[in-house]
Amino acid sequence: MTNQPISCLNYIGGQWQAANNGGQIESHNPAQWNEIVAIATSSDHTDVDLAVQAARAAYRRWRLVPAPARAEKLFRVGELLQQRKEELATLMSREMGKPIAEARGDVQEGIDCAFYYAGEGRRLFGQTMPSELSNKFAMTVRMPIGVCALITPWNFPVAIPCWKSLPALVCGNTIILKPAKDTPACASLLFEIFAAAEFPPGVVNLLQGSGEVIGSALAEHPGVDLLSLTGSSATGAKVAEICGRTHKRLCLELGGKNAQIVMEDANLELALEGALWGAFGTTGQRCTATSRLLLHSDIKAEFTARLLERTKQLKIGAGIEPSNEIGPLVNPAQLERVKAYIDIARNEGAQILIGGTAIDNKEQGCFFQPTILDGVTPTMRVAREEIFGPVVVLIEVTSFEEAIEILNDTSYGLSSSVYTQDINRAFQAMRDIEAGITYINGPTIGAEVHLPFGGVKQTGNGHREAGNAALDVFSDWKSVYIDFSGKLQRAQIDNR
Ligand code: UN1
Repeated sequence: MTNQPISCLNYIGGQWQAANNGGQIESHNPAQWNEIVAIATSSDHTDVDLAVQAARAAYRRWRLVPAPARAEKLFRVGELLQQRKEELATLMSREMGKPIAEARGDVQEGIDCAFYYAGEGRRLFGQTMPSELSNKFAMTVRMPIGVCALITPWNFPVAIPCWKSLPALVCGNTIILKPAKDTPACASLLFEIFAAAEFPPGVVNLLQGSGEVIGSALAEHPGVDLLSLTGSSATGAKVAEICGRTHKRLCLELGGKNAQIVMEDANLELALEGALWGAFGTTGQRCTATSRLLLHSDIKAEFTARLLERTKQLKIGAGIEPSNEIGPLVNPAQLERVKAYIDIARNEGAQILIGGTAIDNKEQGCFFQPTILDGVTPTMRVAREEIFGPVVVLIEVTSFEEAIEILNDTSYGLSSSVYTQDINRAFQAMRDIEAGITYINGPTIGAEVHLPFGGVKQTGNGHREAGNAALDVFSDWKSVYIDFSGKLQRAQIDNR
């Protein structure tokens, strides 16, 4: 199949347009690197200015559109995503490599978000509470924040842009999306859908280009009120510095070093299925991916043997072919990064039980073998740093308490999982694990859109995406007091 590269423009103020200074970036098919999927316009700070102007102008009116009417646009987005699900999924699989079934799941996550937040248009609940004074009424209402800059990664090129933009929009904000430079075509197609849903001009804006240029320009820009980023911890720290200095709202969703505990009483087959999906699903390129398996000493040998057997059978290849279970890594740089971590592991004395190498001649794609490292201690770099590839380390534990301690011994805290049949351990895990998400008898991946998503420690900065929690990111509380007594009533004084 030869396809002409898709041309991807910016979308600013309701118009598709090329970036001012004419640069271009390409996205490639990671399963066959010589295939160019898209050629995107490459923006700079002058385009950022234009997008901010458009978003600011539109905000004046959009915030006054009743929330249920704003939500109608979101319902439309949901319907259009459903209609174009297969087209989007196919494009996604070509542009960033994930297996087609997972790509459909990614679009489905966007659809779920659209309907969930559309429903919020008729809720956006505030509270009423009694006043301490007579003839006085007290309540809280949600207010939009303004112009939101959303910087999104390539690993969920539809789901993550949706779960940032849709709650922002229903709350009455206007948005500027800066998608990853590896997935401009997915973003472009999503914006065709936004355009077809007929948001007023300037409410939704798209800036293609490189994060280094546009990301900092957005963070610096005085016309941007809020920035939401999903990306690496290093990028998060950089953006946070700028947003601190420029007093912007900031929501960060950064790395993970997620662990799955398998206790001696676990259903081993279930734990095995969970480990394979958690570690190697999306080729390990999820911030929720399982990168550490903490195995009780009683079952470690048997579990490891079965895990190796099953890993050997995984079918690796282009994601577009439905029988393939593991797609490529997203690009050659990511391939080099994973290779470098294998060298680090080797030098630190870890043992490679399976994998550990790229698959060189698979049509020049960025394929890497699913890899299992044993003999790993919790202090080794491969047990502490986010690799973002199909690499999982095995660590032996001798008690539940030790397992929890090692699970928590990380600078991240996104997702976690425990396989046990013991209800007491399940509740202990809920209480003691330091992570934003804990699964009992399920893998570390697979969060649902109506629950808060995010993590503790260096995974984030205390915010949550998705669910009701995202409304707290994209709106501000206003407390309103209405005094109908007809006289001055002094709080804390006149009611005593
Ligand atoms: C991510 O990797 O950044 O929970 C998001 C999951 C998916 C989302 C992952 N629903 O694995």
